[in-house]
Amino acid sequence: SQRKPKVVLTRKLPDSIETRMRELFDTTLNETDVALSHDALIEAVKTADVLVPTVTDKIDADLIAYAGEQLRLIASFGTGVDHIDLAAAKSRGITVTNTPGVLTEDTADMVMALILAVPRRIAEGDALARSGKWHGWSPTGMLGHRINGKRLGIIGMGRIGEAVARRARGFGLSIHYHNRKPVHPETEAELEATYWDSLDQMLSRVDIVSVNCPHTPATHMLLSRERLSRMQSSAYLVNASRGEVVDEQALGELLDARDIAGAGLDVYANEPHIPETLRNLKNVVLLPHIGSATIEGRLEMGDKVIINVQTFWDGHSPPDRVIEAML
Ligand code: 8YV
Repeated sequence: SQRKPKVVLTRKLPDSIETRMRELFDTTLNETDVALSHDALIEAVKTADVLVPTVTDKIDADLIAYAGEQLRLIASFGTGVDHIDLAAAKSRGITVTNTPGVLTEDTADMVMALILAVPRRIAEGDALARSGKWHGWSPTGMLGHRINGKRLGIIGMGRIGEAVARRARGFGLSIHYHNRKPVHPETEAELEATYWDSLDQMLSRVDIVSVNCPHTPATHMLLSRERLSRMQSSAYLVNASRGEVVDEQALGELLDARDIAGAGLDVYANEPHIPETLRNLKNVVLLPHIGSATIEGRLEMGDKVIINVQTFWDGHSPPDRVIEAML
């Protein structure tokens, strides 16, 4: 169409992205640093041709029911799409896109940082060093556990899982993974990765578990209390995917009882709420959902959103179209 699409950004994005969006589209910005209210979201879907939400906007069936005829595209700024009801969007003929690929390496870096931080007690060490209470080196001071030679179990061997596996190999970890199906034999050979059809069995045999699957109905609370209990008491859990994949309450209790040795978490079931049990534990490292938070990554995510909107508005299939069946 010749007309510029009316695009609503629900959150403040990097300046250069906003500037280009305003040049290319009839763009409404959110000038504040807080999410749009529910009413403002309703207004947006009633009037915009394209909505650009982020992970903090719940685009559920109730909201989509308010969508006007003109809303054709939800071009999400982010890779996970669990905040969008894909079936509801589809039933209204609304296309959904995301920004995969450009945050893979950054997220894998953060996963690796957590894998190192928890067994080696980096956050605790930092707190001690700052506190003024450090009495100097001692042979038994702040001992953690060795990374090299341990077994890493990756749940969800997609783009991010593979990027984690590559890094982990450099740290001497052996790679185990659970996925709906094995990855390509060449990839498996290259990573010397062992496929576990049974998640339960893998959980009981690895030293570090990393959650790298998307949150879907099939992975909701995948790490239930029962499954978490299968982990060895010497094992660690790292999650930079989605909090809802793990039973957070059970995790807190198992960590508190030292039935799980420690955890590194970047995501939570009800962000920004972080259960007090977790916040009070010493054997956890908690991050405020910053797995993909690099300026380079945000700019590339913005580029992807722009390309998706442009391609779609020009009448073509956008490169990052999300189909429910592929999740
Ligand atoms: C982003 C994320 O912060 O992409 C995702 O799935 O969780 C994060 O990388 C978020 O998506 C921004 O919408």
